[in-house]
Amino acid sequence: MQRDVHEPILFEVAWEVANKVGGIYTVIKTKSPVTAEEYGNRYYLIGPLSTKSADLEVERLDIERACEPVKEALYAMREQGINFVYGRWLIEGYPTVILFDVHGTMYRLNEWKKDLWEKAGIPSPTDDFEMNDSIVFGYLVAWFLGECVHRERKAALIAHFHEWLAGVGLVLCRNRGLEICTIFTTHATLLGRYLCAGDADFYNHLKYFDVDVEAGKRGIYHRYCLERAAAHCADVFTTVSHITAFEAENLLKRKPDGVLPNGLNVVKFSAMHEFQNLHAKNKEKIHDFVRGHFYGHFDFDLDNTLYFFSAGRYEFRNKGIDMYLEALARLNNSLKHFNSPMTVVAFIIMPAANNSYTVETLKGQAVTKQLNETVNEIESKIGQRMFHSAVRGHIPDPKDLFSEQDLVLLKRRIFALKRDCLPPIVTHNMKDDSNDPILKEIRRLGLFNHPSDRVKVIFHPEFLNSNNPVLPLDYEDFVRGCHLGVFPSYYEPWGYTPAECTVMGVPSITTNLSGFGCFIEESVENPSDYGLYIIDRRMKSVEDSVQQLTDTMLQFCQKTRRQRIILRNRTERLSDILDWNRMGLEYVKARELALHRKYPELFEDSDDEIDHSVQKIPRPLSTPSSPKLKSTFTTEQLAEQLSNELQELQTKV
Ligand code: U2F
Ligand code: UDP
Ligand code: G6P
Repeated sequence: MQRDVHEPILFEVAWEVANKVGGIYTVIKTKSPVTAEEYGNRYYLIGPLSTKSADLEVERLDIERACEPVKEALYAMREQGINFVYGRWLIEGYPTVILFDVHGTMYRLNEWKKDLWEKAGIPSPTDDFEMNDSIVFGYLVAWFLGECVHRERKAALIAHFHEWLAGVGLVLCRNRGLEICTIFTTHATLLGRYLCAGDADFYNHLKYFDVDVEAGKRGIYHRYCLERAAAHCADVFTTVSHITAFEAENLLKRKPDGVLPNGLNVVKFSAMHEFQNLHAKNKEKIHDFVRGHFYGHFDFDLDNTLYFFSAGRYEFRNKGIDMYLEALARLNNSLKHFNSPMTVVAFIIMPAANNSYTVETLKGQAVTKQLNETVNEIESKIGQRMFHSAVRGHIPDPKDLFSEQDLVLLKRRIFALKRDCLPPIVTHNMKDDSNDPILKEIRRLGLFNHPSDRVKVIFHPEFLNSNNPVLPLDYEDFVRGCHLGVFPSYYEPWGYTPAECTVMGVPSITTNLSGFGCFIEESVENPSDYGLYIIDRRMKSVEDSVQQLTDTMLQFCQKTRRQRIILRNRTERLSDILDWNRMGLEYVKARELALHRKYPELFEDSDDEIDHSVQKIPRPLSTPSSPKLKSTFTTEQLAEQLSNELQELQTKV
């Protein structure tokens, strides 16, 4: 049968459709506008039904509104007792979603587990609930796709599956011989994540791991089988970065056909200074928190304070928090040694088990709030006294403006700020304080927020949101208010956090072991000129990498405000290359390749791989030019760019 490959129907299948767990949610959600624009009502997202998030994020619709094959397929499944939600995800792009009720279909688990073992040889122990979910989800997806493919006779169908949790559906499509073009994208490999979190010298041994044994030792053999089967069954196999492609080739034993880097939905302000203003506004809120947190020891100058931060899921080694802390300790010594006027407040935002805020944290905010209220009261009284005196034609005596009572009140508030202990490191009561890897490392390094320390550390073991009683900022606003994001990851298939910093115009540090870091190295001629610092964790020893990280942070501390503002402008300018409008093209190529492989006779050319050719972005024109660049740009061009940057500055400073 001949199908129309020019107007195919696209199904994108992932566990994180309208269901936030980790980074894949960000991928699907931010990519939705470009894919919805390309496919219109031929685009369907398929995920599991999580009523908690579906109730908030999905507008339920009657399936009568679906296109014919989808509608009939869903009716057929409903007749067999399958429950699902059909509707639109309330995000930009407004894509159609089909969410299958996995838990309501658990009664078929054993039957399907048996089938998976018999047909694909994939085992599944009883106590792995995530695996059980993925099996039921996969069978529902394959059932649905099967119903669709038998009903739709004209258009070609493409099903794009993300990550091993969605892998069962793909394996079944192949096993049942459904006429669907399949793509599998892995956003990390299971074994890679486990091996890196341990103490393996991962990258040097990548070629030599006995994968079955390693998976078995970690109790994930069955998951590994599924991931590997999905990678091999797909018409097109892809990952999110070249570094993960190399990992997948060695651990999953199939060389990916291409790399689909993660983009973001970039929202541009019409003028540069708008995002700079946001930095200043949000920094003020962080200042408020810092005044409260350091009460009694607040002896540093906020005008000479820089905010660094690291954030993400709590993976101590994978996210490079070990390296971050070691480098902070060295930075502390260097700043002391040079008698630097700068103070660095280094945040770590990583969720860990806790029993809410400590009394000290809450008290700090309360006493500074009271002091602020008292000062406002006194200020208003002084104003009134001045007015009453002036209205009678007298120039008030400054002594009469500030009364004895005011002084007493102010003294009481100031005395309330005294405390004997040092400002705390952690804002919450940790469930396992003594064994927490971050706290243990901080104790070993002696980073105790002593007044003489030039680097202060604050560990906030919970993600941020604007309802937070002590640091009332959404994560995005917090990032905007900071000066530098530090993400020295050891294992990071992509790494959204530094990419998010970039589109917000916040300089950041990443490594050449992160997918994002490698992407930037490939696409930008001199990333550090754009406020993107890439630490070499590949060719250097751990000691040298830590030193490079320390030096990078130290150099950042030596920048003037003017230099920081210029750097932020340059960072923000890079955001275009991270936009899905550009990144989405790789997805287009992957889908074309899948169609090509399924229906080679319908294509004239014989291309059977994804073309990833890139053109590097040159250094910013206003940086001192390298000999190579001298010949590329004229003096006039350089002068023009420099004058633009200065103009941007003058509107602000
Ligand atoms: C990759 O990130 P992911 O978010 O896909 O990494 P996973 O390890 O698959 O994250 C989901 C898991 O994390 C757990 C949850 C899932 O099994 O149980 N989890 C949690 O328990 N609590 C939380 O608050 C959050 C997660 C990759 F590693 C990144 O580098 C990429 O940027 C990303 C997108 O491609 O994919
Ligand atoms: N993040 C968040 N709140 C926070 C800190 C982080 O929502 O307080 C988000 C951040 O915006 C990013 C994600 O967590 O989108 C982490 O993604 P990344 O790709 O860096 O790592 P992953 O967790 O996927 O391995
Ligand atoms: C932004 C604001 C400026 C402010 C500056 C502070 O650019 O628009 O008004 O002076 O931030 O920068 P800094 O790096 O010192 O936080």
